[in-house]
Amino acid sequence: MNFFAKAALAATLFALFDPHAAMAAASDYIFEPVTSEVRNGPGSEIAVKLIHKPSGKPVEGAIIIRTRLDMSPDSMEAMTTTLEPMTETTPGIYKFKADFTMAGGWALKLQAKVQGEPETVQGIVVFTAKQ
Ligand SMILES: [Cu+2]
Repeated sequence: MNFFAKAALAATLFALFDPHAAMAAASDYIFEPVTSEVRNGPGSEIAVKLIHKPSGKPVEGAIIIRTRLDMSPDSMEAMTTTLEPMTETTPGIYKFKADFTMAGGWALKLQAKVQGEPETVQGIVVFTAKQ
């Protein structure tokens, strides 16, 4: 085996047996509602916290790259509405202003980039909009 073949083999073995590489995954993270009952109507504030499950710690500085807010919990997946991200004022808490158009169950679907995690973190948080 030449040097390059050995180096490639070593890199493969390292990737296979590196315990951190094996354990770190997007599934280590979970989005949870801060309060699941929210006010129905335009400009309603909703908030989610992002938790690193193995440590139980909030994850700050995540970049929310994609959101969708729809009524899939009430079998109205096609019914979507707009939402606007707000500044992260409490570390690990991500707030949005949502324009709810109907009382009931709404699912906030999120995709986020977390520092040190190559995979995209995904989550679904269900809120109930009440009159
Ligand atoms: Cu609806």
